[in-house]
Amino acid sequence: MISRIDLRGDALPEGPALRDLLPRADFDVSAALEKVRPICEAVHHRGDAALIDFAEKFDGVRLESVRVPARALTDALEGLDPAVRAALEESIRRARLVHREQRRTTHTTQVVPGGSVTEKWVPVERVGLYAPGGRSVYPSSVIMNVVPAQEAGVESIALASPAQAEFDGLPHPTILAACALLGVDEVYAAGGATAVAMFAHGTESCPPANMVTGPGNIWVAAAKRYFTGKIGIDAEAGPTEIAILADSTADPVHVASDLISQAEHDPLAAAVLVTDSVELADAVEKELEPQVAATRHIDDRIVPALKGRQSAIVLVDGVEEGLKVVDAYGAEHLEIQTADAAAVADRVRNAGAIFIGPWAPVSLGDYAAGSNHVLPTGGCACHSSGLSVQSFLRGIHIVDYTKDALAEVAHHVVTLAEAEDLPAHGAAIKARFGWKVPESK
Ligand code: HSO
Ligand code: ZN
Repeated sequence: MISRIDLRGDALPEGPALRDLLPRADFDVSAALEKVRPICEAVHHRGDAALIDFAEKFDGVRLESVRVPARALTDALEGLDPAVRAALEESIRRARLVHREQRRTTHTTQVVPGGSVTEKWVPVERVGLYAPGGRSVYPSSVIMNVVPAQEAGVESIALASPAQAEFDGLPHPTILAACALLGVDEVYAAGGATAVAMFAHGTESCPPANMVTGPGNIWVAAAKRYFTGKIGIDAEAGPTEIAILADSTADPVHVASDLISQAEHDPLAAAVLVTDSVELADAVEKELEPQVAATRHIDDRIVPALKGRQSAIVLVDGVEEGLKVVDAYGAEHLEIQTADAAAVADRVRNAGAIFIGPWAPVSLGDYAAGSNHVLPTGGCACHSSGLSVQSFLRGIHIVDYTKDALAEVAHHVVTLAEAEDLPAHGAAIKARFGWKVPESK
């Protein structure tokens, strides 16, 4: 069901060499780029008409308009199962608690008397959020995108999700209901690359956005890459990953169920167990069979995900080596199921989110821990963070110097300008002091 990589014995290689030994899915965004280009161009040139044609082609439904009427949102909320509504509301409440604390305050540094730099945090004006349809209709992802944007103070938030033929061309009702719960009323029926292009260029019915965030398949990732520079993006999200660093104290039933929980997303999802205990590895492997058999999405997602080259049990000599492996891997989600898990977790440098001990499974974080589930994949955790309030803010430096404060540092500015062969830079200082460099004090 899952392959093994045995890294015991010899000393582990460092950095990229270690990374090369570890499993990872093929997720070739550049190859997809050429395919999304004509789609992006069509939306640019033909606007709503192109969106309507693409919905017919890809989603099998002819839309009258891409903008979802307000009535559809209230209807979806009224039709929502009360238990699902209560769970979504609790998820929103917890996410708000955590994300509210991420707000940044304006800060002024008095560099010298009369000279200050203020860092002012300004939210992005308009954001387009994407919520996938098809295999992954996740109202939880609507929450994870909308809450940080709202807590950051983004004024204009629009959401796009694919048209669904079985719902008369509207996005899935639970997506609409989540929007209604969150107070997002600008919603479009547009899917994949077409939705990203709609937000990037704007169409007759959708004003352009400054930034697009949200999960999606390779086409969404490729469209985000296509428009990078024109718009801001969160990340090019790849298939979900779970890594578990476990020792002999871990419960194989928990470990197996958590590996399966993320394998359930996608045939390309990655489930990686890193352990120094062969007994645990054997027990987890044994446990996978009945647990997989007892769930849904077996042949289409879970089995191909576990059997795929992106998943494995990695055997290491000890927790110390395990830490090196999980750092080299940089998992989207990392569970630590070892003795003294909090202390081990404290030493991890690369992970999108870390889940400590037996009572903090990734599923909790997916829905209701309060943490964000939009996290860096594909090893990007070594340079990026998950979605947060910060993702929707820009820090603007405001420089305020008096004449005396400028005079005090003028000679340094002129010296550096000359060292860089940029005399006009220096002249901009001298012009203010009768074309002379003020005496240094
Ligand atoms: N584990 C996914 C998010 C998700 N799980 C949505 C359930 N629904 C990527 O972090
Ligand atoms: Zn999940």
